[in-house]
Amino acid sequence: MLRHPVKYLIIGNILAAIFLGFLIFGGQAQSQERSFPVSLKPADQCGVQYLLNGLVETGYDTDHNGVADHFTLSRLQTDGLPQPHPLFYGTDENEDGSWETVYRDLDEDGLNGNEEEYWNFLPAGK
Ligand SMILES: [Ca+2]
Ligand SMILES: [Ca+2]
Repeated sequence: MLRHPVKYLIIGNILAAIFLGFLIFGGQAQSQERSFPVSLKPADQCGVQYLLNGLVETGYDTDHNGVADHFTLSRLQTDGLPQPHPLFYGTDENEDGSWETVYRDLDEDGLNGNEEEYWNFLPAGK
């Protein structure tokens, strides 16, 4: 009679350990999600371009070397001015003119953590 409770206790401990493992690995996977790496300041703006697709591209030179390294794309309002917050945020860390990563902010509420990675042209593992 006493063997069965011990057996269930052991099985219960194993299941609890597996559940704990899922919690730990799940948390690690979530913490590895990327987010847009910098906060963009109006003082770092270095160019605005109205694109034919109706978006406005704004360049930012965050390291002040004269070359844009981050970009935003904003939709136009009905009055022709850009929306207060961009729809897309792009990085060009090596300043070669090609965006490496693009984040999409569907709520267009600024960089507040709800952006999601949209493109990633970084080499695997970066
Ligand atoms: Ca720069
Ligand atoms: Ca946001």
